[in-house]
Amino acid sequence: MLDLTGKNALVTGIANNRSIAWGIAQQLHQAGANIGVTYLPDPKGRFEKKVRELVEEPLKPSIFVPCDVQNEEQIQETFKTVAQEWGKLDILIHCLAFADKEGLSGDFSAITSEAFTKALEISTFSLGRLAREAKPLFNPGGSIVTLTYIGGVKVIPNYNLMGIAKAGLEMTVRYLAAELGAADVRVNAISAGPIRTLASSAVGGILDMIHHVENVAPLKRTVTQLEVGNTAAFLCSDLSSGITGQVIYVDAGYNIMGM
Ligand code: 0WD
Repeated sequence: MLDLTGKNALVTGIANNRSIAWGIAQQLHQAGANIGVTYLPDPKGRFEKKVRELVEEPLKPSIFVPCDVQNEEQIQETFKTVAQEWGKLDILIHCLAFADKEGLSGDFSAITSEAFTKALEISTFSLGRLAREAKPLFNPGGSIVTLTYIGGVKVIPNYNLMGIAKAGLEMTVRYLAAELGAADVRVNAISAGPIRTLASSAVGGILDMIHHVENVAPLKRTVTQLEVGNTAAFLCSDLSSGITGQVIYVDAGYNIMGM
Protein backbone atom coordinates (compact mmCIF):
# COMPACT_ATOMS: atom_id res chain seq x y z
CA MET A 1 0.00 0.00 0.00
CA LEU A 2 1.16 3.50 -0.71
CA ASP A 3 1.83 4.87 2.75
CA LEU A 4 3.85 7.98 3.54
CA THR A 5 2.76 8.22 7.17
CA GLY A 6 5.36 9.98 9.28
CA LYS A 7 7.47 11.05 6.30
CA ASN A 8 8.57 14.67 6.12
CA ALA A 9 8.08 16.16 2.67
CA LEU A 10 9.36 19.58 1.60
CA VAL A 11 7.50 20.86 -1.46
CA THR A 12 8.77 23.76 -3.58
CA GLY A 13 6.99 25.48 -6.45
CA ILE A 14 3.39 25.98 -5.32
CA ALA A 15 2.30 29.24 -6.94
CA ASN A 16 -1.48 28.71 -7.15
CA ASN A 17 -4.15 26.01 -7.45
CA ARG A 18 -3.04 25.18 -11.00
CA SER A 19 0.56 24.44 -9.99
CA ILE A 20 1.82 20.91 -10.50
CA ALA A 21 3.40 21.20 -7.04
CA TRP A 22 -0.08 21.75 -5.60
CA GLY A 23 -1.25 18.47 -7.14
CA ILE A 24 1.82 16.72 -5.73
CA ALA A 25 1.47 18.24 -2.25
CA GLN A 26 -2.18 17.13 -2.04
CA GLN A 27 -1.34 13.54 -2.98
CA LEU A 28 1.61 13.36 -0.57
CA HIS A 29 -0.62 14.71 2.20
CA GLN A 30 -3.36 12.24 1.37
CA ALA A 31 -0.80 9.42 1.66
CA GLY A 32 0.02 10.60 5.17
CA ALA A 33 3.14 12.77 4.76
CA ASN A 34 3.87 15.84 6.89
CA ILE A 35 4.08 18.72 4.46
CA GLY A 36 6.47 21.67 4.43
CA VAL A 37 5.95 24.36 1.81
CA THR A 38 8.37 26.88 0.36
CA TYR A 39 7.12 29.79 -1.70
CA LEU A 40 8.75 32.35 -3.96
CA PRO A 41 8.61 35.64 -2.04
CA ASP A 42 7.81 38.96 -3.69
CA PRO A 43 8.34 42.45 -2.23
CA LYS A 44 4.63 43.05 -1.53
CA GLY A 45 4.04 39.64 0.05
CA ARG A 46 1.18 38.87 -2.33
CA PHE A 47 2.58 35.50 -3.24
CA GLU A 48 3.00 34.50 0.38
CA LYS A 49 -0.62 35.42 1.16
CA LYS A 50 -1.98 33.56 -1.86
CA VAL A 51 0.00 30.40 -1.25
CA ARG A 52 -0.72 30.47 2.48
CA GLU A 53 -4.48 30.75 1.87
CA LEU A 54 -4.32 27.83 -0.55
CA VAL A 55 -2.31 25.39 1.57
CA GLU A 56 -3.07 26.30 5.19
CA GLU A 57 -6.35 24.50 5.79
CA PRO A 58 -6.05 21.40 3.57
CA LEU A 59 -2.37 20.60 4.19
CA LYS A 60 -1.69 22.13 7.61
CA PRO A 61 1.98 22.55 6.71
CA SER A 62 4.35 22.38 9.67
CA ILE A 63 6.88 24.45 7.70
CA PHE A 64 6.01 27.49 5.54
CA VAL A 65 9.05 29.50 4.50
CA PRO A 66 10.22 31.77 1.65
CA CYS A 67 12.79 30.24 -0.67
CA ASP A 68 13.92 31.98 -3.82
CA VAL A 69 16.45 29.52 -5.23
CA GLN A 70 18.58 32.46 -6.40
CA ASN A 71 18.92 33.59 -2.80
CA GLU A 72 21.69 31.75 -0.87
CA GLU A 73 20.50 33.02 2.50
CA GLN A 74 16.93 31.83 1.95
CA ILE A 75 18.14 28.39 0.83
CA GLN A 76 20.22 28.00 3.98
CA GLU A 77 17.42 29.33 6.22
CA THR A 78 14.98 26.88 4.65
CA PHE A 79 17.06 23.86 5.55
CA LYS A 80 17.92 25.28 8.96
CA THR A 81 14.16 25.37 9.58
CA VAL A 82 13.82 21.79 8.34
CA ALA A 83 16.57 20.68 10.75
CA GLN A 84 14.94 22.55 13.66
CA GLU A 85 11.33 21.55 13.01
CA TRP A 86 11.71 18.02 11.71
CA GLY A 87 15.32 16.97 12.39
CA LYS A 88 15.20 14.67 9.38
CA LEU A 89 13.87 14.87 5.84
CA ASP A 90 12.37 12.08 3.69
CA ILE A 91 11.07 13.79 0.56
CA LEU A 92 12.15 16.80 -1.48
CA ILE A 93 9.94 17.97 -4.35
CA HIS A 94 11.68 20.29 -6.82
CA CYS A 95 8.88 21.70 -8.94
CA LEU A 96 10.05 25.05 -10.23
CA ALA A 97 11.45 26.66 -13.32
CA PHE A 98 11.82 30.06 -14.90
CA ALA A 99 12.89 31.56 -18.22
CA ASP A 100 12.43 35.09 -19.49
CA LYS A 101 9.66 35.25 -22.08
CA GLU A 102 12.04 36.01 -24.94
CA GLY A 103 13.68 32.62 -24.30
CA LEU A 104 10.33 30.88 -24.85
CA SER A 105 9.49 31.97 -28.39
CA GLY A 106 11.15 33.17 -31.57
CA ASP A 107 14.61 32.21 -32.78
CA PHE A 108 16.62 29.88 -30.57
CA SER A 109 19.82 31.60 -31.71
CA ALA A 110 18.57 34.92 -30.28
CA ILE A 111 18.80 33.72 -26.66
CA THR A 112 21.03 36.05 -24.64
CA SER A 113 23.72 35.10 -22.18
CA GLU A 114 21.78 36.82 -19.35
CA ALA A 115 18.56 34.93 -20.11
CA PHE A 116 20.47 31.66 -20.42
CA THR A 117 22.29 32.08 -17.11
CA LYS A 118 19.14 33.03 -15.20
CA ALA A 119 17.04 30.19 -16.61
CA LEU A 120 19.70 27.58 -15.95
CA GLU A 121 20.43 28.85 -12.44
CA ILE A 122 16.77 28.74 -11.41
CA SER A 123 15.57 25.71 -13.34
CA THR A 124 18.61 23.41 -13.38
CA PHE A 125 21.36 24.34 -10.93
CA SER A 126 18.80 24.72 -8.13
CA LEU A 127 18.14 20.97 -8.02
CA GLY A 128 21.74 20.21 -7.08
CA ARG A 129 21.87 23.25 -4.81
CA LEU A 130 18.83 22.14 -2.79
CA ALA A 131 20.11 18.55 -2.77
CA ARG A 132 23.40 19.73 -1.22
CA GLU A 133 21.53 21.20 1.76
CA ALA A 134 19.11 18.28 1.98
CA LYS A 135 21.80 15.57 1.80
CA PRO A 136 22.87 15.57 5.49
CA LEU A 137 19.23 15.66 6.62
CA PHE A 138 17.90 12.75 4.58
CA ASN A 139 16.71 9.55 6.25
CA PRO A 140 17.62 6.32 4.42
CA GLY A 141 14.81 5.58 1.97
CA GLY A 142 14.61 9.28 1.08
CA SER A 143 13.45 10.52 -2.29
CA ILE A 144 13.95 13.58 -4.48
CA VAL A 145 11.54 14.21 -7.35
CA THR A 146 11.82 16.94 -9.97
CA LEU A 147 9.68 17.95 -12.95
CA THR A 148 10.83 17.91 -16.53
CA TYR A 149 9.30 18.05 -20.00
CA ILE A 150 9.86 16.26 -23.32
CA GLY A 151 11.16 19.57 -24.71
CA GLY A 152 14.44 18.69 -22.95
CA VAL A 153 14.85 15.65 -25.22
CA LYS A 154 13.18 16.64 -28.48
CA VAL A 155 12.57 19.94 -30.23
CA ILE A 156 9.20 21.41 -29.24
CA PRO A 157 8.31 24.74 -30.92
CA ASN A 158 8.95 27.73 -28.61
CA TYR A 159 10.25 25.66 -25.67
CA ASN A 160 13.73 26.86 -26.73
CA LEU A 161 15.69 27.95 -23.67
CA MET A 162 13.73 25.76 -21.27
CA GLY A 163 14.66 22.78 -23.44
CA ILE A 164 18.31 23.35 -22.57
CA ALA A 165 17.41 23.78 -18.90
CA LYS A 166 15.43 20.52 -18.86
CA ALA A 167 18.16 18.57 -20.67
CA GLY A 168 20.56 19.73 -17.96
CA LEU A 169 18.02 18.93 -15.27
CA GLU A 170 17.60 15.34 -16.49
CA MET A 171 21.37 14.84 -16.44
CA THR A 172 21.50 16.41 -12.97
CA VAL A 173 19.02 13.73 -11.85
CA ARG A 174 21.42 11.01 -13.02
CA TYR A 175 24.52 12.50 -11.37
CA LEU A 176 22.66 13.14 -8.13
CA ALA A 177 21.19 9.63 -8.15
CA ALA A 178 24.73 8.23 -8.48
CA GLU A 179 25.96 10.42 -5.61
CA LEU A 180 23.09 9.91 -3.18
CA GLY A 181 22.43 6.23 -3.82
CA ALA A 182 25.01 5.16 -1.24
CA ALA A 183 22.94 6.98 1.41
CA ASP A 184 19.81 5.17 0.14
CA VAL A 185 18.36 8.37 -1.25
CA ARG A 186 16.74 8.12 -4.70
CA VAL A 187 16.46 10.86 -7.31
CA ASN A 188 13.97 10.78 -10.20
CA ALA A 189 12.23 13.10 -12.61
CA ILE A 190 8.66 13.08 -13.86
CA SER A 191 8.29 14.23 -17.45
CA ALA A 192 4.76 15.60 -17.46
CA GLY A 193 2.51 16.25 -20.42
CA PRO A 194 1.52 19.88 -21.00
CA ILE A 195 -0.76 21.35 -18.33
CA ARG A 196 -2.11 24.90 -18.18
CA THR A 197 -0.29 26.71 -15.37
CA LEU A 198 1.27 30.11 -14.75
CA ALA A 199 4.67 28.86 -15.94
CA SER A 200 3.39 27.07 -19.04
CA SER A 201 1.37 30.11 -20.13
CA ALA A 202 4.72 31.85 -20.70
CA VAL A 203 5.60 29.29 -23.38
CA GLY A 204 4.41 30.51 -26.79
CA GLY A 205 1.52 28.39 -28.13
CA ILE A 206 0.90 26.26 -25.03
CA LEU A 207 -2.75 25.74 -25.99
CA ASP A 208 -1.68 24.41 -29.41
CA MET A 209 0.69 22.04 -27.61
CA ILE A 210 -2.15 20.75 -25.44
CA HIS A 211 -4.47 20.28 -28.44
CA HIS A 212 -1.73 18.44 -30.31
CA VAL A 213 -1.27 16.04 -27.39
CA GLU A 214 -5.03 15.51 -27.19
CA ASN A 215 -5.00 14.43 -30.84
CA VAL A 216 -1.84 12.34 -30.84
CA ALA A 217 -1.33 10.79 -27.38
CA PRO A 218 -2.54 7.18 -26.99
CA LEU A 219 -4.95 8.26 -24.24
CA LYS A 220 -6.25 11.14 -26.45
CA ARG A 221 -5.86 13.71 -23.71
CA THR A 222 -3.23 15.41 -21.64
CA VAL A 223 -2.72 14.79 -17.92
CA THR A 224 -3.78 16.50 -14.68
CA GLN A 225 -1.79 17.84 -11.75
CA LEU A 226 -3.24 15.08 -9.58
CA GLU A 227 -2.05 12.36 -11.98
CA VAL A 228 1.43 13.80 -11.75
CA GLY A 229 0.94 13.95 -7.98
CA ASN A 230 0.05 10.25 -7.85
CA THR A 231 3.25 9.29 -9.66
CA ALA A 232 5.25 11.60 -7.40
CA ALA A 233 3.72 9.89 -4.34
CA PHE A 234 4.70 6.50 -5.80
CA LEU A 235 8.25 7.72 -6.44
CA CYS A 236 8.45 8.97 -2.85
CA SER A 237 7.18 5.71 -1.37
CA ASP A 238 8.80 2.36 -0.67
CA LEU A 239 6.78 0.93 -3.59
CA SER A 240 9.43 2.42 -5.90
CA SER A 241 12.44 1.46 -3.77
CA GLY A 242 14.31 -0.01 -6.76
CA ILE A 243 13.90 3.04 -9.01
CA THR A 244 16.48 5.83 -9.16
CA GLY A 245 18.04 8.11 -11.77
CA GLN A 246 15.00 7.75 -14.04
CA VAL A 247 12.79 10.03 -16.06
CA ILE A 248 9.24 8.69 -15.78
CA TYR A 249 6.80 9.98 -18.40
CA VAL A 250 3.36 10.97 -17.13
CA ASP A 251 2.10 12.27 -20.46
CA ALA A 252 -0.81 10.02 -21.53
CA GLY A 253 1.75 8.12 -23.62
CA TYR A 254 2.57 11.01 -25.96
CA ASN A 255 6.33 10.32 -25.94
CA ILE A 256 6.04 6.93 -27.68
CA MET A 257 4.42 8.35 -30.82
CA GLY A 258 6.45 9.04 -33.96
CA MET A 259 3.57 10.72 -35.80
O1 0WD B 1 2.87 21.93 -18.81
C1 0WD B 1 3.41 22.16 -17.73
N1 0WD B 1 2.89 23.03 -16.89
C2 0WD B 1 4.67 21.41 -17.38
C3 0WD B 1 5.46 21.88 -16.35
C4 0WD B 1 5.00 20.21 -18.15
C5 0WD B 1 6.21 19.56 -17.72
C6 0WD B 1 6.98 20.06 -16.71
N2 0WD B 1 6.60 21.21 -16.05
C7 0WD B 1 7.48 21.68 -14.96
C8 0WD B 1 7.92 23.12 -15.04
O2 0WD B 1 8.94 23.31 -15.99
C9 0WD B 1 8.39 23.32 -13.62
O3 0WD B 1 9.68 22.74 -13.46
O4 0WD B 1 6.80 21.60 -13.75
C10 0WD B 1 7.37 22.51 -12.82
C11 0WD B 1 6.26 23.31 -12.17
O5 0WD B 1 5.68 24.17 -13.13
P1 0WD B 1 4.13 24.56 -13.21
O6 0WD B 1 3.39 23.88 -12.13
O7 0WD B 1 3.73 24.37 -14.61
O8 0WD B 1 4.17 26.13 -13.01
P2 0WD B 1 3.82 27.16 -11.82
O9 0WD B 1 2.56 26.85 -11.16
O10 0WD B 1 3.97 28.52 -12.43
O11 0WD B 1 5.01 26.91 -10.81
C12 0WD B 1 6.33 27.21 -11.10
C13 0WD B 1 6.88 28.02 -9.96
C14 0WD B 1 6.82 29.52 -10.02
O12 0WD B 1 5.79 30.07 -10.43
P3 0WD B 1 5.91 31.44 -11.33
O13 0WD B 1 4.87 31.18 -12.34
O14 0WD B 1 5.63 32.50 -10.36
O15 0WD B 1 7.29 31.55 -11.97
O16 0WD B 1 8.25 27.97 -9.83
C15 0WD B 1 8.56 28.86 -8.79
C16 0WD B 1 7.40 29.81 -8.64
O17 0WD B 1 6.65 29.50 -7.55
N3 0WD B 1 9.75 29.63 -9.04
C17 0WD B 1 10.71 29.75 -8.13
N4 0WD B 1 10.84 29.22 -6.89
C18 0WD B 1 11.92 29.55 -6.19
N5 0WD B 1 12.87 30.37 -6.65
C19 0WD B 1 11.66 30.61 -8.68
C20 0WD B 1 12.78 30.92 -7.88
N6 0WD B 1 13.74 31.75 -8.29
N7 0WD B 1 11.25 30.99 -9.92
C21 0WD B 1 10.08 30.37 -10.12
